[in-house]
Amino acid sequence: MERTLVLIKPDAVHMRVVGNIISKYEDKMLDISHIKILIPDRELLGQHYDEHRNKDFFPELIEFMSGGRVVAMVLEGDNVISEVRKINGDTNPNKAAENTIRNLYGTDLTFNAVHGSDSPESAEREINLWFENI
Ligand code: IDP
Ligand code: MG
Repeated sequence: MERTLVLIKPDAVHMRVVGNIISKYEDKMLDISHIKILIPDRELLGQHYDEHRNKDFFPELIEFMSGGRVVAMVLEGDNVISEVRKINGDTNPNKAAENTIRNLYGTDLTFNAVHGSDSPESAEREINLWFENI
């Protein structure tokens, strides 16, 4: 069974659309194995977004992600990594397909509502950062 890390970002938590977002995944028969809500610190976020450390948008991204509550969860299912990224939609909400989470709840490239791991290796690395011993 494949698994992935999903984050519901502070913009979406602030909009009170956590339930709607979780329903999008459950509607596709994906299972939640672990879930928690927290305000992530910069250390965790730096590790999570390590590949983007030298990008222009990195400081703004860390500021945004550490500025409020984030729902972190592990989802399981067949092809869950690509399924989640399809349900999430394009990184840029203005390009995201109709009815994807980012189309519905994202506002711009930074404030794009959700995160989903991009490969099995990233998924395992990210799950180990956000959850202990699972
Ligand atoms: P992904 O979340 O779709 O995998 P990545 O390229 O890995 O997209 O970028 C990580 C996060 O960084 C995005 O979800 C978004 O919040 C932010 N981001 C990506 N590109 C830009 C940009 O060009 N400007 C501002 N923020 C960006
Ligand atoms: Mg990514």
